[in-house]
Amino acid sequence: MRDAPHYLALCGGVGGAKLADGLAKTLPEGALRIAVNVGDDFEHLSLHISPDLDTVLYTLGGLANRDQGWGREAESWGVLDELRRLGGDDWFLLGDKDIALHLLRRARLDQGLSLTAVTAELATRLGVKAKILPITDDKLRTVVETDEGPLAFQDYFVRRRCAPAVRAVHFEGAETARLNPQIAQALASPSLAGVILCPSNPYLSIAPMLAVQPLRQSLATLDCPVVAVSPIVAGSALKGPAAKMMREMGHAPSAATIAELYVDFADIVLADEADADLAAQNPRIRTAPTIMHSDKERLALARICLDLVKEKRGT
Ligand code: FO1
Repeated sequence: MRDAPHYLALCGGVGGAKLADGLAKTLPEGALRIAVNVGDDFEHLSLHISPDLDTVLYTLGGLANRDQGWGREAESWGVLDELRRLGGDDWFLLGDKDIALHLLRRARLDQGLSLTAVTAELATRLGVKAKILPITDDKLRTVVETDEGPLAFQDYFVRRRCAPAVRAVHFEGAETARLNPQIAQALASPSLAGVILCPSNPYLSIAPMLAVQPLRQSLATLDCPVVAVSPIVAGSALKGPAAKMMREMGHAPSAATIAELYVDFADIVLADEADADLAAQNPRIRTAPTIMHSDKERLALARICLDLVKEKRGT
């Protein structure tokens, strides 16, 4: 008997985590693997910070600060306040509970556990059942090339608040980083029913994952459908610098650009209903309500994505 159908989601950032949450709550247990970007990771205050992994963990665990999208709700800031008083680096906001998770991750990594193993332990502790898989356990770091020179990701994103104009983005370690074996296994499995790219920044969240060989090639040659949800709605990003970066790199800030960027592997690009005109111009573009303010909208978008996968499969 063939294994039950399962799905692979690719995500990074706050918007991506919301759809990952909708998929995890819609699909049966064990039917979802979530590949997560680690290009934002960095060493800070001797901690190993993995923002996109933590945003998915907290969001699926119902612990996320819903206003910010990252970090935890009901946080306290005692450590950071004292750190500031002592003259430490306080530009990257770390709450007390968040620091506890980073301390544990640091300790586990130093004991020799992989990032995948540490993430699995944290997911279990936080009651998250979906499989959260770093795209690689090797070092991968996003570098943003700006008109002020190259910036490490968090320097660009947090310290400089995405102000410098972006010329290009590259990923240190991409040549040697090995695709997470559990993701490679999912892609090779005959019971993989579909792949869903969550609405994440194409340059900062999706591109670092695609840079890990042979992910892009595997997606392009998959038998099952690949559906990508556009993070750009009516010319702007709901959160973050995606639209600004598109303009700076000479692309139109549009779901049509997402369709172009993913032309070699995405069968369908789901744009928001505000972009219905784009669907008329491009048969790969479909439209639906894609903005997720509530949990209900996360579930609705997940259902739409799964239905599009089924429609594309012809089942
Ligand atoms: N984003 C900010 O804009 N400012 C912060 O101070 C900040 C702290 C932070 C702490 C933990 C964490 O997991 C994420 C954090 N983020 C912060 C978001 C982080 O920069 C992510 O990389 C973005 O969400 C993009 O993925």
